[in-house]
Amino acid sequence: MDKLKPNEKMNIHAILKDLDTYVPHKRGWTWRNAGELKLRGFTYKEGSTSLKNYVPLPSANALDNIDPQPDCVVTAEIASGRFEDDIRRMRMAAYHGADHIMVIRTAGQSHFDGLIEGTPQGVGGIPITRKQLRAQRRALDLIEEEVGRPINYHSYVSGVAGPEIAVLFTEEGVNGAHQDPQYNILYRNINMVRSIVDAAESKKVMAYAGMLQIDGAHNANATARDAWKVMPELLVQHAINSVFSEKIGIKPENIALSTVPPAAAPSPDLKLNLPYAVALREFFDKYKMRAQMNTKYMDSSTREATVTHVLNLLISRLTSADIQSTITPDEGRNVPWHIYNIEALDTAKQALMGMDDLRGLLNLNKDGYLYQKKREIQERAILMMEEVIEMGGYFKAVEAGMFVDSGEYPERNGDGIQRDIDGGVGKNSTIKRDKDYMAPVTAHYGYNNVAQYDESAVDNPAKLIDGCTFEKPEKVQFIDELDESDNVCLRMEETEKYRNTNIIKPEVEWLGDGVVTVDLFFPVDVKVAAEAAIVTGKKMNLKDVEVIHKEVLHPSEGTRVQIKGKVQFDIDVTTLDIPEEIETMSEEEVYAYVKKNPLKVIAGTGGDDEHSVGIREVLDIKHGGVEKYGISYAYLGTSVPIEKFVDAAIEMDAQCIMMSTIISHDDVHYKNMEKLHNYAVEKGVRDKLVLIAGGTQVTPEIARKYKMDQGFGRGTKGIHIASFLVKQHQEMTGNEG
Ligand code: Z98
Repeated sequence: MDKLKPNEKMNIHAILKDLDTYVPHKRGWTWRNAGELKLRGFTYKEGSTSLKNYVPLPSANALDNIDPQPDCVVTAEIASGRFEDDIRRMRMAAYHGADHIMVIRTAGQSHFDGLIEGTPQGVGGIPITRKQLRAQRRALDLIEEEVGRPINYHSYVSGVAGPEIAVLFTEEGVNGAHQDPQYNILYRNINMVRSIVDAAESKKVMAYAGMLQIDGAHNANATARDAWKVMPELLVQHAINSVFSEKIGIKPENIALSTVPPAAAPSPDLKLNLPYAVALREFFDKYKMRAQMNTKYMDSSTREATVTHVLNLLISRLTSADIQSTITPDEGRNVPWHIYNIEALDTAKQALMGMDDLRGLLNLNKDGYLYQKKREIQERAILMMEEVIEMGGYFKAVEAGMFVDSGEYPERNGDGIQRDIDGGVGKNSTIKRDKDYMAPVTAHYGYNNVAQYDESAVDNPAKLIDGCTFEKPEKVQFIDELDESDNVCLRMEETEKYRNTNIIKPEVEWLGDGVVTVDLFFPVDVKVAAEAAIVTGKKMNLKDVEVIHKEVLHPSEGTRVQIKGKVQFDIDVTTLDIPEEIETMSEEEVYAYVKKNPLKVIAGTGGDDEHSVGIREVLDIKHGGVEKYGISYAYLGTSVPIEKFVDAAIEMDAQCIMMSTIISHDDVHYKNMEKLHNYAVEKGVRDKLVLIAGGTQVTPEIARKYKMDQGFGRGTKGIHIASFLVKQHQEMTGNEG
């Protein structure tokens, strides 16, 4: 397939073509190239190599669009239910700094009993079919080349099909996965013996593939009534899974603890979460930390979610998280749309780089509350672990409901999750391997009697079958989708109208979905406002209108409501009147040129025009007018006779005239433009002067039609004019920059 080009859309049809023979580029996890980063005179201590193609933060506009990248891997969770649309979002996410793409669904993959070859999106949109995985990995192989940084692809190894999924993931180049048998046991009621046995097999395969493993301890704080009370237990859960994984052969640097700050403001966020994070870091220093944000207390306010995210990012910086999650902060209302995914990535990038070297600037206070609390959490965890051992081990402790009890250990509230060793999904399904058991596969855990068949294959059982699918991808069976009524081809056929044509539609997650959100305020209470919002949506001709957010500003004075709905029209882009874009030079280039070649501007409002605010804004330094770039100006005031502009320019030896014209009745603005040009010609100075007209009704095309060198309309900033003037002056004089 051709390389991706930033100004061209990715061809999803091409990605899906010949998938049966596609082999992913590589296996294993990649960390960032982290270290000191120097950009535009700034030195970042916790940075990583810049991207080849990217979208910088909006504020980078004033800093030559630099895009400093943090040292930690940054995650985007993307799974809308249509993998073909998620691929486009992955590309956007990569441009905003994501190098870890997690595909998570809304309903449990853990409930699957086996591999789901050939089905469409599965439950709730999780790409775990081979086709979905391969299409997404193929797209990511292209995207990583485009941004110039490896991208880790991630999903989940859980449920009774865990080992098969681990094999599938290895074959398809998945680079990381959640794997923690405690997750199966506690949250998905899968038999505990079965889960541990499956985990051993899965972890062995993951170790072979060099996958990064993320555990599931954080799920306890999503489940417990008072999450911060399970902090000691979280340490116990992390310890169990980490040591288990290491013993099976996963390298410590590929073992990541899933850390989620258990509390969120308005609780005293840092006082609860920071000691926990420090306790964790200290206890498990040889492993990696995957910091996910707290979503437990989240409602539908994206503002609130963002603040929680930023507070969590502060902890990440203080405890050097290795992977920063940006799970869509709008999870509370379950709308992981394009815009919120990207906003969350920008939030992480902005906050992490803004807090660069925080630990170098501040010392964590070791003598007070922080370290006392940290120690207390650690002590409680050790005591809990000791009790688990005394009880007879993990299984006994789970049977006794020791886990996810909302009492802070050793206090117990009796509300822990209790499981029976002979109960749950897949109970009594483990059997001892026969004496002559043999599996001719590459990565396999436990007893495997290969020697009986071939002594020389003991360290490489797959030799018996001339290599398994891990070494020989051509042995992988590719099964295409089997569902005739719901498959990617049909879905794409339906939206073909919007794919690389002139027709577009607003979109939140799927091509052509037509969904828009509208922000409303009503001066009434919340109940009335919500109903009024629905009616508003309907009157705006939106279909399927739903309230997605309500916020009381005052119980009776007013409520904010956000709705979503679908528009009923398409837009043909060829019918759009798209204003010409004026290219600007960088601020540095403009400064440098003006320093060498002093420029002076004569400015004022022309004819009978008294509207002076606009022109003053683009002249004065205050809001970044041309003065900011060293260009001097003589302001002649309002209603300046046209001739006076030219006479003044001659007299003051200026290089440019900026004439503002707001009034447009009787086309007086055009007439004045032509008059200015004609008078400059008459005076013999037209070729020495840059003539610029500006105003709300002015467009570049109109201004040029009426003999100006350029016109500037609404939204013009000083840099636009300064940059044009410099370029024009360069051309007129042949001066070097
Ligand atoms: C996260 N956004 O952690 P089902 N295994 C483990 C898990 O933590 C999860 C699954 C499997 C969160 C997602 N975690 C929550 C250890 C899920 C997958 O049962 O298939 O939905 O769970 O990134």
